[in-house]
Amino acid sequence: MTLTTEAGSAGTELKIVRGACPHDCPDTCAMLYHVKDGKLVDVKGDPDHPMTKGGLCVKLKNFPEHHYQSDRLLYPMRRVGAKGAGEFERITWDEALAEIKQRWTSIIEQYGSQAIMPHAYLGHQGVLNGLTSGDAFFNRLGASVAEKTYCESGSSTAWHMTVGGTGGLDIESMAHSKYIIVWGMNMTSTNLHGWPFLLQARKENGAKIVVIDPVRTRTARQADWHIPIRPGTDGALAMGLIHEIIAQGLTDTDYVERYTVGFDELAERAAKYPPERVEEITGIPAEDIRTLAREYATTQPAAIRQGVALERSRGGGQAIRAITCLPALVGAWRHVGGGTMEMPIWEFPTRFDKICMPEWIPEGTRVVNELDLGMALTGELDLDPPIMSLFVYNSNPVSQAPAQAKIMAGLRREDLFTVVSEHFITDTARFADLVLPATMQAEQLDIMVTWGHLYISLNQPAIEPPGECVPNVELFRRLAKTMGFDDDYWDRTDEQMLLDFHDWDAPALQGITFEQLKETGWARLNVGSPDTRAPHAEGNFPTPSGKCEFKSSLAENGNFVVPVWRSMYDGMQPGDPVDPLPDYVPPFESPDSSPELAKKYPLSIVSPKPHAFLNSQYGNAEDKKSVQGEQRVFLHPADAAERDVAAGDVVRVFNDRGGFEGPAVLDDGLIPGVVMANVGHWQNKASGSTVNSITADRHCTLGNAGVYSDNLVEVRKVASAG
Ligand SMILES: Nc1nc2c(c(=O)[nH]1)N[C@H]1C(S)=C(S)[C@@H](COP(=O)(O)OP(=O)(O)OC[C@H]3O[C@@H](n4cnc5c(=O)[nH]c(N)nc54)[C@H](O)[C@@H]3O)O[C@H]1N2
Ligand SMILES: Nc1nc2c(c(=O)[nH]1)N[C@H]1C(S)=C(S)[C@@H](COP(=O)(O)OP(=O)(O)OC[C@H]3O[C@@H](n4cnc5c(=O)[nH]c(N)nc54)[C@H](O)[C@@H]3O)O[C@H]1N2
Ligand code: SF4
Ligand SMILES: [Mo]
Repeated sequence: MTLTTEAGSAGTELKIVRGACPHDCPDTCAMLYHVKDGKLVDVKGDPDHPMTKGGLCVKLKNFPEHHYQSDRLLYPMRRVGAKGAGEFERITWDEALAEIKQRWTSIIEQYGSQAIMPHAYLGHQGVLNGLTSGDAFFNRLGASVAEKTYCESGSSTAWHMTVGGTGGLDIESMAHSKYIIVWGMNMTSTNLHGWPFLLQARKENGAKIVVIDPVRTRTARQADWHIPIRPGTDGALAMGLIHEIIAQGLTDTDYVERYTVGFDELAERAAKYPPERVEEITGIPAEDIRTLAREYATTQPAAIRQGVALERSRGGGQAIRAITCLPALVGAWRHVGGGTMEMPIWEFPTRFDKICMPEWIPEGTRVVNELDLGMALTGELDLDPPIMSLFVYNSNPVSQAPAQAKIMAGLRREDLFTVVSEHFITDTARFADLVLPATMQAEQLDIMVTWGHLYISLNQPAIEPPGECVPNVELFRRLAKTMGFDDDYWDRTDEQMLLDFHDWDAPALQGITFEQLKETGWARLNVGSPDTRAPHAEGNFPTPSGKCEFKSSLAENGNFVVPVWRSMYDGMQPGDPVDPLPDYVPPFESPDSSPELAKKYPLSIVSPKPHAFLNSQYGNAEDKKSVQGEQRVFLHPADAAERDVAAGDVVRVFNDRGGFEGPAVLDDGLIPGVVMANVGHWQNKASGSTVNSITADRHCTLGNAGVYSDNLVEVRKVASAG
């Protein structure tokens, strides 16, 4: 476990232990923990890792202090004040577990086990402690199955429908690209370690970097061409590009004939989107659309880096379908550095069936989507039985899920028994009846999957957990014992579970062993070198037809959710068949698609990721707050002037669902009519609400993703600057 030791200054030994970043971030950096006298004194990026290259990001600066932060939860606690007040007293683990057993037993007797609902997302990204770490326990308990579609589910459904479960383009191969479209992604904040490969392509191949984003972000400012687009209209732009590529005779007909299905139907559909019509929808000049189509098709290898933001509106999944068709249309997949990247997680041979134990789900168990939490708790969903207990881990729904006011109203229900496993008393944990303390990354063992590159990494514990913190995997072992489950599942060590949870015989893991990972910390999957890898040069798409499906054969299954987000639950009710062809599906809310609503709420809002926080994590750390600043509201100067708002004035952003406040920043890098406010800030006592107070609890038409970029609001001045 210990990499090297050397004499420390006072004669004590400096121990260096290999780890990996725990966060929901495509970079999954390899880390070196520096430990002295049992204390974590520094954490550095591994200089040898081809992505990390020795550097971490602003969020992980002072990572040791995160572990020692004074407000960290160290012991189980029971609520003593009103729900939401955040007042707790220390109790023992035995008391906490006994209370859970007593409350759950009586809920199960009265309502049945489906009245209990887990709520989890990617607070931790490990195989043992991440997204699915509680699934086996809750499946065994017979709880409602939670559908976890906070992120990537719309993208992944669209991706599987079009190109199948392929890893797609490797970010490192983009060093070979000559034309790169960064579509709905703010890479220099959210995929920092991917960005240098684009810069390398620019330097060495003269690659042009194009950014498509409603906001002139820090990434857009560094691009060669920023194309501002109205939120939620990317589907129209992609259909317009398909139209132009075909109209200008720029398709790679040989590739299309050999390796795709549905070209004629796609061409017919795209004929509805001439550039002039697309200009009206997207706000992008028709001439720019023609230029983009020509440059993209004729400058090979051409790459597209798709951001998750693309899925955050009603038609987001369909937009991603259309975008994912582009590389096959122009034959970009033929080349190293050509194609498109959604997330390469599908290359990892993780045994989600062994982790989640879907066979333990009692037949007929219902599925409740986590983004419907407010509706589920307040009765709007009309669930029978109602949700009587919520168990939250790895997530902070009050901050990150839509319809914040509804969720808070639900969490205030006196008859709801809420348990939250956490590092801190977050905006969600404030409502808990019981809070349970969780370990942080330097204190636990795990294998990290990643959705941004092709390296597997092992995180090894470097220090002892403080107080009575436990890893999620141990939490669910304790709960299983408490509930009387005696399956072998709960008797294994962490290491044995990691061995069981991977297919070590899979081609991707050939030549890689667990023992070796203990030494090296990480290894590149056995998928070829980024300098030669061109996975679809000759088709080989893992779709039912083996081809890139412009016309999807999976569409007749309806709106499916890729199993990782749904506890591998196959018995889902098949939805209505969905459109087999990509198309532009207008937003639920926009001046164009809902003109009546726009009279009251004329502005579209986007709420992207904070630079210095990881979703809401670090939103309570003073050093990160000083980088990120307080919650601000970015307005175009013309929109501000219309509302008599000057820079620094405190404004309220609102719609019928709720509202939040912050000082205005005037920014001519926004499209007029678009407001921007970063997600992730914690509630302050004055406002009692944050960005997701205005977000609708509706879903994207594919993958049940959320619609964070599909909301109309109005802005009003509440106080003058100074
Ligand atoms: N610093 C930092 N890094 C992070 C995270 C974090 O919280 N902080 N979170 C991680 C997670 S969980 C994720 S999913 C990724 C997400 O990372 P990204 O994919 O970059 O997603 P966002 O930051 O939500 O949005 C990216 C950009 O999309 C734009 N955008 C919003 N709506 C639309 C639209 O409809 N069309 C287009 N074309 N653009 C739109 C926004 O203005 C924003 O600049 O980042 C990860 N990395
Ligand atoms: N408006 C708006 N809303 C969004 C988005 C957006 O762009 N705009 N993005 C969406 C996206 S892409 C995502 S991924 C989601 C993210 O939503 P969440 O996953 O809920 O985001 P986090 O704020 O990271 O919350 C994770 C919580 O888990 C806790 N945690 C971390 N590690 C552990 C652990 O090991 N054990 C336990 N028990 N707890 C742990 C952290 O302290 C933190 O409070 O938000 C979504 N919401
Ligand atoms: S948050 Fe992302 S960029 Fe920062 S250290 Fe972790 S993996 Fe690397
Ligand atoms: Mo995400």
